[in-house]
Amino acid sequence: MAKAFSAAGVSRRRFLYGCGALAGASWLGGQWSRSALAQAVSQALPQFSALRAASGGLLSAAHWGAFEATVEDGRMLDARPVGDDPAPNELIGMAPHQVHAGNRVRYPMVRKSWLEGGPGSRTELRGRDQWVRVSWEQATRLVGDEIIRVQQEHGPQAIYAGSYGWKSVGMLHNCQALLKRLMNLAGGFLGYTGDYSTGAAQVIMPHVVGSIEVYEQQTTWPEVIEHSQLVVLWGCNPMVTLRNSWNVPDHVGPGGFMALRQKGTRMICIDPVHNESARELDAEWLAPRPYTDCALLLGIAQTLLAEKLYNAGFVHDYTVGFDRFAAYLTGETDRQVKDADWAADICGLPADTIRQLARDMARQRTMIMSGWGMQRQHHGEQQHWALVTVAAMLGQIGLPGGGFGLSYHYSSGGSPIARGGVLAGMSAGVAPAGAPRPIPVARIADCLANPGKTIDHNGGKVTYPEVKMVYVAGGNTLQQHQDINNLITAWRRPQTIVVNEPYWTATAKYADIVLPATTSYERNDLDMGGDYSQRYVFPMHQCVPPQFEARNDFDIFRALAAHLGREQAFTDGKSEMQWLAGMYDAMQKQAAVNNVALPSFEVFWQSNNYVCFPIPDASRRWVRFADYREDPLLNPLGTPSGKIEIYSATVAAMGYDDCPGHPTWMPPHEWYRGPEAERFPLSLTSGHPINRLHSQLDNTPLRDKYAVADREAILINHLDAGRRGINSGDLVRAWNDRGQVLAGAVVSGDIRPGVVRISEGAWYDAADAAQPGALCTNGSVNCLTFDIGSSRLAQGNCGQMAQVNIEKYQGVPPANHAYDLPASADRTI
Ligand SMILES: Nc1nc2c(c(=O)[nH]1)N[C@H]1C(S)=C(S)[C@@H](COP(=O)(O)OP(=O)(O)OC[C@H]3O[C@@H](n4cnc5c(=O)[nH]c(N)nc54)[C@H](O)[C@@H]3O)O[C@H]1N2
Ligand SMILES: Nc1nc2c(c(=O)[nH]1)N[C@H]1C(S)=C(S)[C@@H](COP(=O)(O)OP(=O)(O)OC[C@H]3O[C@@H](n4cnc5c(=O)[nH]c(N)nc54)[C@H](O)[C@@H]3O)O[C@H]1N2
Ligand SMILES: [Mo]
Repeated sequence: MAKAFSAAGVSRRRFLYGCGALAGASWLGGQWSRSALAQAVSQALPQFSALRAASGGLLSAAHWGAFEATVEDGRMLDARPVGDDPAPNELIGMAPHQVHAGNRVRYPMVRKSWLEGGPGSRTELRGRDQWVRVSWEQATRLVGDEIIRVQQEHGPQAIYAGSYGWKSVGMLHNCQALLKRLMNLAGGFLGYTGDYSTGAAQVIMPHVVGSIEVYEQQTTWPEVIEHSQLVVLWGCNPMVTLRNSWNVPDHVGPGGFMALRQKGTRMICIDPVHNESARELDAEWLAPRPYTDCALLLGIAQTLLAEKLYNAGFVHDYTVGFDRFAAYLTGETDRQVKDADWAADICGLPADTIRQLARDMARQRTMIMSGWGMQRQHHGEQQHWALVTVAAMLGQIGLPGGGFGLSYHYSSGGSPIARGGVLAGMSAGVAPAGAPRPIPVARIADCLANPGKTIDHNGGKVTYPEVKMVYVAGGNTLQQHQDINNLITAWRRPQTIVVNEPYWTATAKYADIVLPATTSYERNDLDMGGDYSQRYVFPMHQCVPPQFEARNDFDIFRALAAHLGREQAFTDGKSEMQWLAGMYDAMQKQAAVNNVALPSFEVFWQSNNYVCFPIPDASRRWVRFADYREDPLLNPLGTPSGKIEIYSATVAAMGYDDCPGHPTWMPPHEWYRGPEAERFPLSLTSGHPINRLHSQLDNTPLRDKYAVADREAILINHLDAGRRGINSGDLVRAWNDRGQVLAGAVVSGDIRPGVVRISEGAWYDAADAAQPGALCTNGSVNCLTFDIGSSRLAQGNCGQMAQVNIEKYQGVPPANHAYDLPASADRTI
């Protein structure tokens, strides 16, 4: 039996090695055992209590939770959620599989044609060229020289280093901030605005309520549990999406939802899918056609107006532009009344159901909790604008348990805010003067393919530069972006693509230079727990040494900075542990101002424990918009009128036909009534996956839980499956004019007829990479989606929308190589 790798020993050794200059407290004599130390500290400092039953593991953390790891002989064997995680999940246990995954990038690799012919050589071979192993020294020189060349020959706008994605947690080893820090020192780069999550909502909401709203704190859970009588989960699947957070999750949200269930609060789920949350929470299910929520909301609004159920006083005092909207509802402006019958015809719910929903919402304290999938659509801005408008008509905004919340499903919005200190992350540095204007994030393929093209964006214009170099760290472009086949064509335009990655993802396989990055379990870091609550500070202890030749992104970029003569500016002359100590110290000072005493960094780090800040009573009971409701003059919203803008003169003045001045139903680019529906009758949704984070963890054994016939699952209604002779477990080909995927059938009544669901994030794998539009052997849904902006306003992505057809797959299915190393990389082992 191998000797257990002493966790305390490891962290202590590293600590002494890393922070020799920061000599610790004198009573850290060395004879203290870790648990005795934790106990002594917690007696002296109550906010640093030994919360866990110390099971002897090393404490670290991930997007899916904080955990203790068992490590033996340099192998990570096990990861267990920390003892007081209120809703631990199975993703946590996958950490060892992430470290020891078979498809790690082991060495720096360069695409053969690029290495031999230089930048821009045979870019059509990306994804199927040979790979050549190089030394770190050579890799650093190749990438460093290329940055210098492109800067000198073309300027900073020719380097796209936006690098969008969910990377790993950790305030220091934030590969995206580090990439930007390097590029700012190198002369600047082309970045992005917005994100894939809330691309449409975060641009329209400031015009409507004066803040981006999607990431704001929500009315806290104790208020919701006590006061809400009806909770409407609108396109919202919180029991799935709350598994992960941007920082380390506090997992407070699932408990809030379970409390509603236990109390017997009525919950209605409005979703084409009888989603996991509806089932777990025992919610009533209303299944509209996808992409039609705006029409459904207008039908509700018209009912409230016609039946005089709306709160005229609230509308008068707290909103502007209702009259113009009302004229649209009644048909005064376009001779079409938007009543429940009209809405029923579009969204497919019975008119009586729509009317009853309006009445129920008006007569009870109602909280509308909305997810974001429905704004990842063409005209996605309208959904949330219409939803806020309905909530305004109900007049409960700013009341305990009433109104709307756009973030209960995400990172535990509504988790009360703690009082303590906040860790500041690694800074991207300062952009040099004249830095290029960023592009909307989801326009990247359009930008690569069409240099010089000008597009509208939120009242302004953006002209795409000609991108010569793309640098990706911490994102998976070939899974996140819509219309992968179109992207692959655009991806041939840049001369050089560099990717830092722990794994051979599709994005790595389609690059020119791949630099092996460590996972977060191979380095020391710190992060906050609770995106909204900011309640915890977790140490992330290095569990195992870097695998193969993997390096921390910090070290990769440090070496590149050195090549550019900017190492000192990049590191500020500090080591990993010195950076962490500095971050901790600044946080500790803030906590002291808030009367929370914390141990020194040395004690914190060595005791292998975490900080849990107190939650003041006042923050447990907090109601969003209560101050606005109390005094709209003293506490105006950030809109031009200071009020909720049901009609926005600002948006109207932009003159966009695809985003007029008030919530408006406009048929989307593709839907069940569009001309394309004849050949592609099924409407696709692509919800976020239960057992992974996008593409992350898809290369772990958890995949066995959801993969069907070794492919991503496709959820199909009985009727649609029956008509096509498809049974559960069958291989199915789903296709449209943009692409085709193989998926494994799950036939069920939990989805509306005419709709299919494939979760986003399955790794892309072309059956024949030489063939444009080749079948994806693994079911990557973005082969099927289209790549246009949500509207000229937001230019958000339309990932949750496409018409497709399906058939039972005939013949011998192609092998699935999504999780394999490229053959030529394999040979270098
Ligand atoms: N059709 C459709 N498409 C969608 C969506 C949808 O609903 N439907 N959702 C969209 C949304 S909301 C999002 S946020 C995006 C998500 O898209 P991404 O954020 O691109 O997805 P991830 O799979 O999280 O990719 C993160 C990558 O970073 C790598 N990584 C992790 N840690 C590190 C590190 O420390 N260093 C380096 N160098 N790399 C690291 C991982 O291995 C992984 O390949 O997808 C979008 N795409
Ligand atoms: N387990 C897990 N958790 C995650 C993530 C993950 O990948 N896995 N990703 C994280 C990220 S980056 C984000 S942005 C959030 C995403 O959070 P969301 O965007 O809210 O999640 P989605 O699953 O895309 O969509 C939520 C629900 O909307 C439904 N829906 C889709 N189209 C429509 C429609 O037209 N109308 C209606 N009414 N409903 C519709 C879907 O069926 C789904 O049940 O989740 C975060 N949490
Ligand atoms: Mo997201």
